[in-house]
Amino acid sequence: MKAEHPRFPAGADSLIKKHLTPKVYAALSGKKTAAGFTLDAAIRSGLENPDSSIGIYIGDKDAYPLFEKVLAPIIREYHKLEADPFHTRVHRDDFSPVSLPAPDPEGSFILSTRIRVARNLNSLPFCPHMTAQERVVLEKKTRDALLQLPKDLAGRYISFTDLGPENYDALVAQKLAFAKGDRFQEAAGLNRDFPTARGVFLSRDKGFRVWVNEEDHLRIMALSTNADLSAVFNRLAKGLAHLSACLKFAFDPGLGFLSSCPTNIGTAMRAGVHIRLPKLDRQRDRLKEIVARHHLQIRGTGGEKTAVDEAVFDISNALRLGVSANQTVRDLHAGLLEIITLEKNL
Ligand code: DAR
Repeated sequence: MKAEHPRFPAGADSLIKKHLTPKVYAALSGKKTAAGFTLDAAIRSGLENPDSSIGIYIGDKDAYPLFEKVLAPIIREYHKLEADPFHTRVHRDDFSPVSLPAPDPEGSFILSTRIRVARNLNSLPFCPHMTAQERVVLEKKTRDALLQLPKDLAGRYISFTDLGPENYDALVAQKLAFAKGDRFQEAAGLNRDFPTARGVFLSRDKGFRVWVNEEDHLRIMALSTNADLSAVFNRLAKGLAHLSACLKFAFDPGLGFLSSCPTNIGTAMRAGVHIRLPKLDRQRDRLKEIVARHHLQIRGTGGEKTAVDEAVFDISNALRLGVSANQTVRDLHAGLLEIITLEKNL
């Protein structure tokens, strides 16, 4: 029986609504991956949340080629690509260490630096389409790899399953644990069985962390309460090199590292700072011009879809596909130098 083309909510302006034409839906709606992941499951978030920007989450690496007809235009538009990432080697690999001058040596503007990558194991469905048992398997494989980290990154893994609600809430309040997913992630199935097999790894100095079973299998991150971009990037590179030697990640030569949200493929890296800019806060057009020129993006103080509070901006890279991790951090550094110079001279 011909499946009815889904009715996206009035006012929805997502990329999935734009590119999932009746013809494309008819071609894809009867397909499912070997793990049983379907297009209807992928687009549920965009159907239930009219304010979605993308509106699709991928629950299985095999869904990328299977749903190419709708994913190719979404990926090319979001990642600003000319080339076809399904049939051209668009991804660029370079995580070599950097040695960049500190962008804010006096610490007058940058409040914190955080660089993260998303990674998913090649051997399991992705987080939107996992059973509780599969999440437990992922958690176990990850814990074993984390226990073998180099000494300077060694630390402890905290499983939310063992914590109990009070201790878990306390950890979230300290920003050491991630909270349950938002309504977009809920509709995508990312909160299924929460908090089973979710957890965080914290190095002794808390400068290297790994979230397990959040939006992706792993969110590997390095962070610091200062502006030492090079140290944070190099710490992440060291931890990631170890985990990449222990675990096989879902990867495609054209699309790069595969993630549950198509916005996070490629390097799957978000490198950013929280930076207080009281003068540019009153001249945001000038800030936006610099940000765009350095391929950066502005988010609110609380991250995605939040407001800027007290002139504290979250500024991070906008590109993840077609640019290497090393180039990404250089672009961020160059943009921060220009922003801080302008803020000082205004
Ligand atoms: N709310 C979803 C998220 C898109 C990108 N952010 C991620 N993956 N955390 C949307 O489609 O707007």
